[in-house]
Amino acid sequence: TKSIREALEEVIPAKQAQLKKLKVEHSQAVLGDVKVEHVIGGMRGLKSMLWEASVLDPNEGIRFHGLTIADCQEVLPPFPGGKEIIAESMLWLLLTGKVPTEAETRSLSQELARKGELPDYIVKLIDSFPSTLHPMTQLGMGVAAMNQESAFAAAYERGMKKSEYWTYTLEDCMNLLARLPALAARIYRNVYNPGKPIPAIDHSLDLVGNYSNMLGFGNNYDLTEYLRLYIAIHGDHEGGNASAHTSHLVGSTLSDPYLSYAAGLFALAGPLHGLANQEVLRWQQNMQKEIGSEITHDNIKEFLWKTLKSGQVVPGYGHGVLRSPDPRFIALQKFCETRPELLKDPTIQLVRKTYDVAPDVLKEHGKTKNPYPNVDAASGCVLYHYGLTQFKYYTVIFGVSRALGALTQLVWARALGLPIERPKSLSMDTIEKLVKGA
Ligand code: FAM
Repeated sequence: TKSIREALEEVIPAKQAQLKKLKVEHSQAVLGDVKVEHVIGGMRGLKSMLWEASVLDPNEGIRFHGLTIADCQEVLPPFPGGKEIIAESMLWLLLTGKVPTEAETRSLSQELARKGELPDYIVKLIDSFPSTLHPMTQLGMGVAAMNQESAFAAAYERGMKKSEYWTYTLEDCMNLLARLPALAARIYRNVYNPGKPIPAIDHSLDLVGNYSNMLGFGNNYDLTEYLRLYIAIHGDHEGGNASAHTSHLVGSTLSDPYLSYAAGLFALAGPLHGLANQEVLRWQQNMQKEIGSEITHDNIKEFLWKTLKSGQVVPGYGHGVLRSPDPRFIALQKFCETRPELLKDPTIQLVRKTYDVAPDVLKEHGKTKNPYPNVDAASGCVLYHYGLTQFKYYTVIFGVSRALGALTQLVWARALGLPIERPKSLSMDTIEKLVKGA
């Protein structure tokens, strides 16, 4: 059975040739205008990054190497006896552009299980954190500190050829991904179940099977399956989202994958990005406190307006690119429809009822360009139902997942020899001079 590294080795030359051709034949071609709104409006829609593994269409949503989430659920191998996409088969698709065989997926799970142990100094570091330190801060610090193990950094010091960068980057990325479950689970145990024993890595399980087991939910098949789907579909969302973009930029200075991904995690920790899944639960709990158990569309509408009028955003709604309901949101809703007990859960009912009224309220409010739900509107309520109720931890799960895309970007940026990034900044005076007479 081919290893993921061999599968990658097969596809890199053609991509390198494609890039070379692009450079030789079209480097001066214009792809679009840069307007003042891009410079002062967060570069929305600015065509400025190269990324192969996924494309985000504003109306159709995400496609991973051309496959929609529904396609992936058809063709990507699940865990034996399971139904949901697993991290390994999504990673294989993102990295190689190919759908892995059952055997390739199994051997990748075994490779990650073998590499999953945390170094002692990381265990000591994590155990030294106060339990009040936000789980995302703990995760980022743990990931950064693992760079003592970086094969890339060591090879760079020894002096390596540029053509070798991707192999050492891949080595670090596989080791980092393999260790995320143990790192993320230890943070959860320290903060929420101090002293509870953490089961050892089970070499017959996949990455998320082990993660669920170490969190203490291994005997909950439905939650483990949900975590598989959750982690697979949060993995990559084009190259320009803040966490993947940050990792990509930091990696472009040849900071190793540990430092690069730690940087991405701190972007993910922002309430407008990955922390929104925590904020949705907090917002829902405040709403439930306010409207009591009588969940009506009118009560929800009232609370939505109260949120907006107080100058806050409605977490879980809107998106920088999407202009329609997020297919990741739809996929998580569909998961609920497969399990009747979920549809009866009050928190899940609140999510569905909010979706009935929030888009119209946001349209009436008239500010957001996208009045529809993004993935965060639905991602937390199922975790909550299954007893993973500590929603300050939810973005850590997102952080385990986003590694699939961000680490893949690092491997490909090095394989394609992409240079250090350095966009041009302008002062307002300069802008005014440039636009004079425009
Ligand atoms: N509730 C209230 N106002 C919103 C809003 C929302 N859900 N989404 C956007 N707006 C406002 C936005 O704040 C801006 O107002 P100002 O002009 O006063 O700054 C205006 O509408 C135009 O914003 P936009 O162009 O429609 O959105 P952006 O591309 O600037 O920002 C988001 C996109 C996702 C940051 C924004 O929709 C938002 O803040 N959503 C709520 C937080 C959230 O759910 N984030 C998670 C996003 C998810 F994809 C992820 O990364 N995990």
